[in-house]
Amino acid sequence: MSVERTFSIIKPDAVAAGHAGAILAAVEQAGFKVLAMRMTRLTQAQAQGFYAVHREKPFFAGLVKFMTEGPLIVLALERENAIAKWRETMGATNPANAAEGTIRKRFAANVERNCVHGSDAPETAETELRFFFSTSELL
Ligand code: 3AN
Repeated sequence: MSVERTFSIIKPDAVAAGHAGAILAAVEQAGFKVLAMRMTRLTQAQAQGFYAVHREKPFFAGLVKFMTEGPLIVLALERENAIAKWRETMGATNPANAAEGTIRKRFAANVERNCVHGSDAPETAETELRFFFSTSELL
C-alpha cells in the first residue's frame, strides 16, 4: 500500500465545541502527516457544491445550513492507506454506530452533526483537496 492523501474537515460543531485540538491530536496519533490546514467558513454556494452528490437527499438543506453555521477547519492528510485509515479513525457516519474510541463516537452528536469529514475514494479525495487547496499548498 503506497502513501496516499485524503481530505478532511473538522466541522462547525466540533470547532464550536472546542474539540478541534483533540481531533488534531487524534490525527497525529493515527500517524497522519498534516500537509495543509486552514480555518475558513463555507459560503452557501461552496457547501452546496461540496455536497452536490447529496443534493437530492432529504437532509441536503439541513446539511448545507449546518456546514455554513460557523468556522470549520479543512485539512490535507497523508499516510499509507490514508483514505481507509482516516475513515476508520473517524468512525461510522452515524455516531450511534461508531466504534469505541473513534472521533465520531467521542465527539459527534448525531448523523448530521458528526464533527468530521473524510473522503471516500481516491478520486473524491483529489477533487475535494482541489476544492480547497492550491497545488503549492499540497507540495
Ligand atoms: P460520510 O461523511 O461518513 O462519508 P456521507 O458522505 O454519506 O457520510 O454523508 C455526508 C454528510 O451528510 C455526513 N457527514 C453527515 O453530516 C450528513 N448526513 C449523512 N447522512 C445523513 C442523514 N441520514 N441525515 C442527516 N445528515 C446526514
